[in-house]
Amino acid sequence: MPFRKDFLWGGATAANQYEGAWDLDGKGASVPDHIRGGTVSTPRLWDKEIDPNVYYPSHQAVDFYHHYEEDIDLMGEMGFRCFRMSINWSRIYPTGMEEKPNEKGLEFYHKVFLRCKKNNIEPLVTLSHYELPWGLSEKYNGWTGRDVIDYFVRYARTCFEEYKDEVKYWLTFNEINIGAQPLGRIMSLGMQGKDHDPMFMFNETKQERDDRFTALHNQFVASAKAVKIGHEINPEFKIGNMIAGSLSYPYTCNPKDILEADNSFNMANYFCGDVQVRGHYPYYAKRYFKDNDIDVAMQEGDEKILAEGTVDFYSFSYYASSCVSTDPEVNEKAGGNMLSGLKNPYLQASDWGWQIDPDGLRTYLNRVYGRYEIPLMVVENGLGANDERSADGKFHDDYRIEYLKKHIETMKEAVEDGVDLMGYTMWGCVDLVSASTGEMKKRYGFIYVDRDNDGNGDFHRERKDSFYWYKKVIESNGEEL
Ligand code: BGP
Repeated sequence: MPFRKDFLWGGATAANQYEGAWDLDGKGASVPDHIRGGTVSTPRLWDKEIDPNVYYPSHQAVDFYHHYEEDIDLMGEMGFRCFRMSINWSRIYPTGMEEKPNEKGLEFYHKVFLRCKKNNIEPLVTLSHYELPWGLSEKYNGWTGRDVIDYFVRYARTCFEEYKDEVKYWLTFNEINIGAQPLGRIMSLGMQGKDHDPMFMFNETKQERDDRFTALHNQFVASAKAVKIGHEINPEFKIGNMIAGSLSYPYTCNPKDILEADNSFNMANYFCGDVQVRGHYPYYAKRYFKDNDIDVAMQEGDEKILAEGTVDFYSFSYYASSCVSTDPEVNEKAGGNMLSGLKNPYLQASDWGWQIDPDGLRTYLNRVYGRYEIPLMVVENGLGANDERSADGKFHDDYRIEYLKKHIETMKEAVEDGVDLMGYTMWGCVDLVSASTGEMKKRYGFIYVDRDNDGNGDFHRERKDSFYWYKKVIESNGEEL
C-alpha cells in the first residue's frame, strides 16, 4: 500500500470563497469583500467603499454558512477523512482590533467542527486564507503595519484555545509565497491600492516594493509566533505552512535557461519555505534584496522568533506548471493561479489556460521533500471547468476524474520514491467562487452548487460523477482510481 493507512483524503475550501454571510452575526468586512467579480480576461476590480449596487462574489459565495450540515454530511458520504477550510478572521474579530472575540463567530465554527466529528472528518484549518479584516487593511496598509502581527497572534491564540480539542491540523497563511510577487499585494498581504484598480498591480515604486517585503516579513514573524503559541496550547497540534506550488521548467537546455529556472524555483518556493521550515531566510535572500534594491524593516529579535516557530509539515497547492526562458523570442504566456510563466509545447491546458502536468507533481514532491525531509501535504489540486448539465440532467465530469486520477497516480509514485506524504485535499470539493477571476462558472467540485456568475441560483447541491469516483478512491485508500 503506497499511501499511509491514516492518509488524509479530503477536500479544500476557503471561507471568503465558500461561506458567504459576509455581514451576518457580527462579521466584519474582509479584504475580499471589497473585490468584484471578473473573468479570465477582465481583472477583478476592488472598491474602497462597498457599493450596494455592485455584486461582490464573496458576500454570499455558495452560502456554506447556512449549508454546512448538508455539505459536511456529503463529504462524510464520500468518506472524507479531512476537510480543509479557513476561519474567517473578521468573523472572530470584525475589524481585527477588538479586545474580545465575536461569540457568534466562535459558535459557528464549533458547529462546523461538531458536524465534522459526527462524520469522522478531521478539520484542517487555515487561519488566514486571503482574508485580512478590512479594518486592519485600511489602518495599517495591510501587513505593512508591524502592529498587525500582534492582532494576528491574538486571533490565532483565540482559535487555538477555543478549538484545541476539536482541531488538530492547522495552517497559518495560505500561499504565503504569493506575497513575494507584486500581484500578491492586495489578496495576500491586504495592502491598499488605488480605488477601482485591478488587483493585479505590477508597477511598483521602490517604497511599495519595500513595503511589500516588509509585509511578507511581518507575516513570517506572525506565523512563527503562532506556531510556537499553538504548540504551547496543545503539543499535539500539527501546524503547517502553505505554499503556492510553482514549478517552471527551463524552456531549452541552454544553461542560461537552466539557471533561470533554478532561480525562479528558489524564489517562488524555497524563499518562503526556508523561512518557515528551516527558520531563516535562504542564503540567496541578501543578494536578491540587494539586486532588487529592497529594504525590509526587520527588527531585533525577529531572527530568534523565526527560528523558534518552524512548522511541523509543508503543505502546498499544485495545479499546473509552466516554463521560463532567457530568449525574448520565446514569449507565449501560460495561464496560472496568480503565478504564470511560458507555454510548454508538451502540455495541454484547461479552459482557463492552466497547463495540466501530473508528472510535475511528482517532481515537485521529490524536490521539496529532498530539501526539507518533513511530511508534505497536497492541500489544493483540481480542475476548474465549465461543467454543463447533460441531457439526462446529471453532471458527467469525466475530464475532472481524468485530471485527478493522473495526479493521484504520480503522487503514488512519489510516495513509492520515498516521499512522506500525509494527505491530499482536492481544491473546491464543493463548487465555490474562483479566487483569481471571481467566477462561479469555473467549477472544481465533486458537488455542484446552483449559483451563477451574476448571483442567480438557489444554492441547492447535486452530486457529480466525480463524487462517486472519489468515494471509491478513498474507500480503497487510493488503490482504485
Ligand atoms: C489558489 C488559492 C485558492 C483557489 C485556487 C484555485 O491560488 O489558494 O483560494 O482559489 O488557487 O484558483 P482559482 O479559484 O483562481 O481557479
